[in-house]
Amino acid sequence: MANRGGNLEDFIVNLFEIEAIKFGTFKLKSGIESPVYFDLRVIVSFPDVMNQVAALMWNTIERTGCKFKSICGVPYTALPIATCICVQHNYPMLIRRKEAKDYGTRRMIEGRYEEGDVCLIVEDVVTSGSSVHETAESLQNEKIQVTNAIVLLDREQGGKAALERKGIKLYSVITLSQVLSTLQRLNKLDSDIVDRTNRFIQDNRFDGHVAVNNKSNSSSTTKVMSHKERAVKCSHPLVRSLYTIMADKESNLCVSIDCASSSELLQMADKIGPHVCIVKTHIDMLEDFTSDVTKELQRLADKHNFLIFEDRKFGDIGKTVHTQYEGGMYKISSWAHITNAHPVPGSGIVSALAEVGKPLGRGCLIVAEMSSSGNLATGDYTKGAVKMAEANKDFVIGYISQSRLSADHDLVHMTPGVKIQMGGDSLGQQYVTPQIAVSEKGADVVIVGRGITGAADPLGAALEYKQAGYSAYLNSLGH
Ligand code: 6AU
Repeated sequence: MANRGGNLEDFIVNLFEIEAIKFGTFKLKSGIESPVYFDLRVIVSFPDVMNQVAALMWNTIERTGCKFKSICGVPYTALPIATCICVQHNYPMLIRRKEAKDYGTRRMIEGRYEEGDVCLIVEDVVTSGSSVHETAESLQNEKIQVTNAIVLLDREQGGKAALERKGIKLYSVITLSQVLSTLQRLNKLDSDIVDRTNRFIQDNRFDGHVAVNNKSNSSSTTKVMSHKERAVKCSHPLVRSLYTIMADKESNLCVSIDCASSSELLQMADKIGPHVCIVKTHIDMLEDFTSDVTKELQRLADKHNFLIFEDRKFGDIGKTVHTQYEGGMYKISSWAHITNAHPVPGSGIVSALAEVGKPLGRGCLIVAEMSSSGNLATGDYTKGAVKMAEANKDFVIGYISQSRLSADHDLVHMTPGVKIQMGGDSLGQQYVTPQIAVSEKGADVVIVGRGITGAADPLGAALEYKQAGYSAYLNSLGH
């Protein structure tokens, strides 16, 4: 083993030699196959490497000049790293629990702190930035301020930008590009592996559509899959139809017509239909529902070439949702191309809905994140939702989301809470503009309700939303 010297080059080689960095084919938690894998848990078995990590992280902390009262490591791998830094530099440490205790204090944060304290987060590896963000949220819930985080290794897949958007500046000791170039220069990796890894990073970013070319370390846009490409390459036929409609109509707009009157619903669908890819309904809002409404809606869908999405948000056990989807007064599966479901009951909900919908060619969206303030669809819940979708791609066609959750191009991300006038309503809805929804949150489809239906001129508003959403999409392609 190489002498574990103090510079970055030695450090990278050390990580490679103790197999904290591995190259090959690795299945990640998300199901994606990665050509590179970091397992920094092993460093606890190498005290000299631990020391090196703590020293390098401290150098980075000093370089940033950031001021803080305490340090908190993201559980679990960064905990010993934070401990070393705290002990060596005499800082108090905070520990974030992964789960709240079900007895005693039920606190998520252990250690002494006061409201307004500033805490620095320490992490081993950042990919999407979600773990750092979860830790920051737990601290912020205790009124502890978090504005900076230090990571040993940034995989450069969008985490830095994602955290910055949430008000956290991320500083890294090393980046994946640095690891690749160092190991290649020292003849420890051949260029095939380096190219494969660079391509993987470019194709698997978590910050929307714009990828960064890490080889040159300079910001340059790379083309991502267009609607036309997805119309051919996506595996689910309904998703291919959706992207074909989006490409033909040059629209990534879904209008949500939430009203109590059948005639209002149908008139609006007839007027706005030519400009949208999807018309979304809440059929149980209608006070005068008859099955003629859904027949007429299907006729309009054919006439104007849009899909129908019944926003039913199923959320019960399999047996119940099976009947709710197939039967009752609304017979949703017989007319809605798309519906959605909460993942909270577990994957049985998907199996039950699929039994009804799959033979009809229908598709389901998993509500993985919500737009309303204080909603509980975050963290591990969202991760579970992502997995549920990825494991059921024969029926699940994507997510209702507020961020880009999966790098899998088969899964469509639809984002509600969109209005040109940002802000919210009096009942917790929160809005962003179509531009932010597409460029920053990574939406494939923007869902707009009252921004269009509540406008004095709904047709004019629909055209404005269509233009805003579509030009943000074109920008993401680098057009
Ligand atoms: O634009 P709005 O606020 O008038 O309407 C947004 C529509 C409503 C909501 O029920 C729905 O989008 N929605 C959803 C969906 C589509 O599942 C999830 C969510 O988190 N937020 C949200 O507003 O019909």
